[in-house]
Amino acid sequence: MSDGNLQSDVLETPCAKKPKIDHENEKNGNDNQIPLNTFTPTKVLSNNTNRKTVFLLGKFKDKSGVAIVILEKNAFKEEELSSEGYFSAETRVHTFFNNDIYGNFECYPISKINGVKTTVIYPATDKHIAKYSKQEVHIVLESPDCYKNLTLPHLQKEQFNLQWVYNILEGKSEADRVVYDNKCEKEGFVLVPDLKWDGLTKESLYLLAIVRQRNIKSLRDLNETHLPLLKRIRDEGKKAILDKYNVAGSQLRIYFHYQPSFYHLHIHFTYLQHEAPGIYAEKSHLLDTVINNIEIMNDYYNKATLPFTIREMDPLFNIYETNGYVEKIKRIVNK
Ligand code: G7M
Repeated sequence: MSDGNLQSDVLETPCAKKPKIDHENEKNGNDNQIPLNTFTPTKVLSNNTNRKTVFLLGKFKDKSGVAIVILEKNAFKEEELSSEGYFSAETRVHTFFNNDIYGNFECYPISKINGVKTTVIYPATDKHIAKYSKQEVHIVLESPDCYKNLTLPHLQKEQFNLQWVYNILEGKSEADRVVYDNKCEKEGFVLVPDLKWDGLTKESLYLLAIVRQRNIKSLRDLNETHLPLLKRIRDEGKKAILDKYNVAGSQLRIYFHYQPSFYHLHIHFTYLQHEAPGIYAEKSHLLDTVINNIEIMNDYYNKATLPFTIREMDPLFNIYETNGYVEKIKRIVNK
């Protein structure tokens, strides 16, 4: 939608008041140190060589409980591919071999551009350990009855804590990272860099729009009453990203996850050329398609059979397995 349309939407409702765009939000977040040198890994939960990400289980010295540490090699930032960055005089080079016109080296660039993105979850629960462990995955077709009788009772009992979401909505955490904030309780939302993004590298841009309403769990709950909210998120989110990061709305992938990990409605905004985790057909639902489906049939998401992926270590897998919707394949272990 053009800025003109956004303006007219904004003028139509009281929810348009006081949205805030934070242009000053740069990499100056508080520097609370984590004692990484006191972390002892006890198990590699998963090691993804494509994404260059490793998930480690372990313990911090003198701390009870376990922690998960996620290490990820950063994407290249184009502005660092210069004589000030990667090709600086301080870059050290180790030669593996030269053969005719071919050469193979390992470079050690200056440490400033050599950071490893590090995420710490402490204390980590069994659910976190299950989520980050390498395991078999299946697709389940969730009919409305399956949702009502199997998924919903499970997630009401056993879902990830939403405190981090409420902290963002109440300005208690990540306040210096907020890119846009529409404070309307009904149609407002907060746009913030995703945990997985450094907030700087355009090539891997990843933001989340978290709605202010607290009673919408997921896609399943959406109907025509939510259309103004969804359109506002789409239009104001695109505009805020264009203003701050100079990325056009047509270069964004804007989508829901189903099932999400966190049952408080939120929408993912990623750079189209960035292959973020969870963008594949079995998990992501484009916001524009969701809006269109609801416009065609207001209770579409109440009636639809929705596929979702389920991992064998997830307790919901046992529920679907017990009810005969999915089967674990017995694997033969070579002796
Ligand atoms: O799969 P689901 O749609 O529930 O995705 C949740 C998203 O929230 C993921 O992309 C996470 O990386 C992101 N996320 C999770 N946590 C715990 C945080 C957090 O504390 N801060 C931010 N900014 N994003 C988070």
